Amino acid sequence: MSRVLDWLQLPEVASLHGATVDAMNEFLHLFMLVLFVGWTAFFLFCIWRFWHKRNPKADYVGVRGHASTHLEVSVVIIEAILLIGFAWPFWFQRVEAWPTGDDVVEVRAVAYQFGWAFHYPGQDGKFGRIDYGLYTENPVGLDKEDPNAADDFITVGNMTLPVDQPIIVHVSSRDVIHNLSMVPLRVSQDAMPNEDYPVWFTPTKIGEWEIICGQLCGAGHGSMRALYNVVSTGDYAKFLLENAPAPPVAAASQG
Ligand SMILES: [Cu+2]
Repeated sequence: MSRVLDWLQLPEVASLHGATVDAMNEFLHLFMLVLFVGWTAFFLFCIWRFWHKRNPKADYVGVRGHASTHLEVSVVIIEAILLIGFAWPFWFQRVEAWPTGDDVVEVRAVAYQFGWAFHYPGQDGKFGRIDYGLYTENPVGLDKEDPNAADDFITVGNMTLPVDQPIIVHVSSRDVIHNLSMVPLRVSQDAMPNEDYPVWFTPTKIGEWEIICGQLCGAGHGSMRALYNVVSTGDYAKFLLENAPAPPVAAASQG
């Protein structure tokens, strides 16, 4: 589905599903406009039609025609088509059709008062064990004793992602409810304390944008800002190499 119109002046889109979200938004605005004009016209017609000077005597029988019934039935049908034909399929596409395969990149985003920390699983693609009791030791609660954690790394205030690859971000919080909001990606996911809520998207543009917190989370909410970088596949490989923890000396000499 491409964008219906540009009249809502929505912000730049930088993800694969973003245009569909905008099209839905624009279509609904148009539909509401039609309903608003239609019902307002009906309201004005009623004021004119049932003006007391035109109807000096009250009619106790009431409306005899079926025009209003037909109108209401058509509204129900149109709304059912919207819900069943558009909203549900789109919703299922977002929540059921999760990306799988080797090119899927997974990151954890952990919110706290007032900032964001990001946890990368490293070359093995497996996150080390998470222990919410370990938030005092590192900002993402990673158990560094876990074998899967050996190549994991953490960044604070900046999330780097590759372009044109499906991304799953596991959103979590260390204290209160926050919200990972990345407007150009049309992604917004609540961060619940000690819970893992994943969200997925495919970035389509290289660049740097702001991550904002979409839930009023305390006095520093307005300054709870981070950045995300979408980079080329080559630059992302470089980023992973640069941030990969150095292999243990013993293992390196044996290898
Ligand atoms: Cu917040």
